[in-house]
Amino acid sequence: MKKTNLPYTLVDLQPDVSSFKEDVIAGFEKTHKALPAKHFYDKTGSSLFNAITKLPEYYVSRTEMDILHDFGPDIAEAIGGRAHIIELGSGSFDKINQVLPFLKSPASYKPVDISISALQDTAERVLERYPDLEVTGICADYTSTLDFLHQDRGNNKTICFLGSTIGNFQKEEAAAFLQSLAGELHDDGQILIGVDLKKDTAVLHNAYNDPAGITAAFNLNILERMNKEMKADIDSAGFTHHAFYSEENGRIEMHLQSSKEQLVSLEEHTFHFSKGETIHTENSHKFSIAEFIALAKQSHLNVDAFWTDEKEWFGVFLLKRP
Ligand code: SAH
Ligand code: AVI
Repeated sequence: MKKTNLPYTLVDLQPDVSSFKEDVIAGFEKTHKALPAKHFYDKTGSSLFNAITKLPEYYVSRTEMDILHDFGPDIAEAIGGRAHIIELGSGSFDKINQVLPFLKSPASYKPVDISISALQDTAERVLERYPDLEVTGICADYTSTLDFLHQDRGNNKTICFLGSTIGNFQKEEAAAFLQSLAGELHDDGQILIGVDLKKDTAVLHNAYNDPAGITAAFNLNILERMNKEMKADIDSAGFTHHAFYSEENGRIEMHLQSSKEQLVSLEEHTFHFSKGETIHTENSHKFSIAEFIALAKQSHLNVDAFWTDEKEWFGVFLLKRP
């Protein structure tokens, strides 16, 4: 569906509420209860994520923005002129606003996000700043469809996937996803991707356990979303935020831990939680540079260039087809 009373085209492929409900029921039926992290991002979830990006402990966004700024001219040179930018999981305007000012006459910008509020805000702000840019907002789940990536050859198709959102995929799914992006590239196309790198465990731990409790609120909001959008009676005070770094899996795991034995009803289902049982809500994988280069290779992509900060906490990689 296209809505035309906006200063830009909005393609609305937003999954309907039934897919959220199905995922929640299926996730709660698992032996180890789990939810897909994409469901964090309703309007409240998107604004809580924006608040996370400004936390002193959450070095991720700040470090990537610094790299995009400091190496902006090099990145723009590597991307080339008249690029058609498609940004997956665009989130707020702040990130792409570190890329667009450096690019040579970008031809179009397509933000893609499952969160309609974040998408509309970004599309509007990009247009305010770049009134001549052709902007098409796509509200979609990129794990369900990539049809919006189909474009003709010779278009300098540039897929931006920033923020280390690739880390939220399971390792095998990350390779399959990158491979499907690679399949949409032509010889002149490329992927600009942000990747959070391995580092001291304490730094990682603190980034997901901020003392202000914003990450906890982001995690717990998924329960509030269930209460709003499903027939659910969850007392979010009965759950606590639990985030830790798993050395074995090279990832931060976020869970919601039941602080007591309790029953939760969702639609016509009732689920039992024992005290201490968790709902696994997110994985955030961290890579070494070599691990990410190997992942790109496994996905039939070459690393054409990459840029990091001085501490090598974060990497921005430019991937091309071999
Ligand atoms: N790229 C931004 C935002 C990162 S947060 C930044 O670097 O700051 C992750 C973003 O991806 C959110 O805006 C969320 O709504 C979106 N997202 C997560 N899973 C998605 C999916 N499956 N399909 C589309 N968008 C998704
Ligand atoms: C979007 N994504 C890369 C963030 C991350 O770090 O995994 C989401 C997030 N979860 C907790 N804090 C931020």
